Amino acid sequence: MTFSGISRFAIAAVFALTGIGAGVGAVKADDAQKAQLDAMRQALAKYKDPYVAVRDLYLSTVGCVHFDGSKMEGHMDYPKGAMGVHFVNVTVSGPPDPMKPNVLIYEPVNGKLDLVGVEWLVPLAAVNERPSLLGQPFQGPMEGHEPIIPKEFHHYDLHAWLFKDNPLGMFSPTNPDVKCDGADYSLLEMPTKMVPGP
Ligand SMILES: [Cu+2]
Repeated sequence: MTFSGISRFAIAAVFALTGIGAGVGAVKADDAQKAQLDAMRQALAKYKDPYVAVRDLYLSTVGCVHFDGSKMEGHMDYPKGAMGVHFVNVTVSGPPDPMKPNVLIYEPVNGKLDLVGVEWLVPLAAVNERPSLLGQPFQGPMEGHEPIIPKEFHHYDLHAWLFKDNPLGMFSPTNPDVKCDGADYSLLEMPTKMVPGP
């Protein structure tokens, strides 16, 4: 083997090793996130009973929010699907806490409410950069979601579909498998207007 042959071999070996290292790192990160999501599911499972949620001050905002997939310049890109019924806890504040989301999301099914996900809302005024949680950057900043939240409430938000699979991904804002069809207070919303960030 010539010198350049040896060094080429050495470089190839180093790439192979770092490749393996990166793979193991990704697997560990995946495992850590899976463990975190499982811990959250365990902590929040009590809210499958909506009365337990209300007692802890997660209050129903009534409307079953869904989007038809309309695209609007300068507005959020919400794929066709639902967000369901938001139970909002305005007593939760401070940095977003995985174990204490400020919103619980329910899907109306046969006259009952099924817990399907959670959401964190962070007021734009409370931060000087885009928040992130579980390795996910928040979406926004955007106006409040009319008619339930006044549009002056500029905020970032992040959804996590902990209790119902989402074909668009755990953190997609809408879930096409969640339905508001036939629900009381089915509420079709237009994509929310975005606002300038910090
Ligand atoms: Cu939402």
